[in-house]
Amino acid sequence: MQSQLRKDLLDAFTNAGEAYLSGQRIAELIGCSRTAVWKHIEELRKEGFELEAVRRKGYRIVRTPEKITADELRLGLKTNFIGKNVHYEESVESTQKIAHRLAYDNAPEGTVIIAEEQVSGRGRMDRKWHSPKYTGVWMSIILRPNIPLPKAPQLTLLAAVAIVQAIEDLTDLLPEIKWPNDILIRGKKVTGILTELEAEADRINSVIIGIGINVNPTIEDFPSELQEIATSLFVEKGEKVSRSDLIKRIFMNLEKLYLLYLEEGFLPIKLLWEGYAISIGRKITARTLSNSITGTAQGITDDGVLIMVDDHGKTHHVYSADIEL
Ligand code: BTX
Repeated sequence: MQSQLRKDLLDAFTNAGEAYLSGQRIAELIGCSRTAVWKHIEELRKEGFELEAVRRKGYRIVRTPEKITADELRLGLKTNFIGKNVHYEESVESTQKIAHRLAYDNAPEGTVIIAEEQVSGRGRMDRKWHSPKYTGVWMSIILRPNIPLPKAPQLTLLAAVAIVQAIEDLTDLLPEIKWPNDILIRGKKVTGILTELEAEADRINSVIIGIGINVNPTIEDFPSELQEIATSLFVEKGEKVSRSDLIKRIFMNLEKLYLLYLEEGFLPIKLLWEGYAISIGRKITARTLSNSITGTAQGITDDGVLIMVDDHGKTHHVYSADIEL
């Protein structure tokens, strides 16, 4: 929606207060056709506004979208560095892109970029990540661990544990992890994690952890191709979940696990991760860009690499793949 038209539409509702505005009246006020008004109203609904429509009276806004504010994020956040420096954006291409730039410009460890919407949110291997306005958590976190390059994927597993724990802390849901980066509820994807690196030779400058969580959309809010495979906390729980509370929980859990990791290594994280993993012990197919292996997932190595034994008894180490259960 053009921003001036949107501003005029919201002004019209603001001025009307509790009163209903008919389609005709809105059309006059903002200077467009009634069909266009209807389209704009639908657009607002998609953005999380709740509108009541009453025959012969018109529309009124009964609830505005829950926006994430810096104040809300600050309130009650007990961390030393993660989330202390937050860049909040209304709409971006991808929070990963901004995080790379900030990391390059020496942003301190724990800097977070949060957006209400991503128009080019991305997954692994250039896939798209659907990130509509006001309904999800779309954020990138900059870490600067002093670890060798090959160990960086461990941070994806660490982040997955922090997120699962945060969901458990705030809901009675039981999320599970599908190696390496999917968090599922009842077999459907609720969260994706994308870990990217800035490195020189074998030295890590920064690790950028991109986290996408479907918090409050309904199933109809997903595009049709995702409706069978995706879910949200709202769909599973039947109640809205505060995005700010979820973000704060993730910051706290992540900082705790990350400090444990820097002190004691990957083992304690691995044990926690295994407690949530669904692929282990099951027959799976791992698809990489060049081939696919079917076999039983045995577990992960101390580095976080997936170990599979195929039907001929041969052991494979899988560094990166899509897993089908
Ligand atoms: P992935 O490659 O494992 O998953 C991408 C696939 O997941 C898509 O091809 C599609 O099938 C499906 N998908 C797309 N959007 C959604 C969604 N909202 N819910 C469930 N399934 C979906 C996963 O990659 C990594 C995603 C990271 C997203 C974060 S958001 C903040 C940061 N910025 C950014 O651009 N990406 C990360």
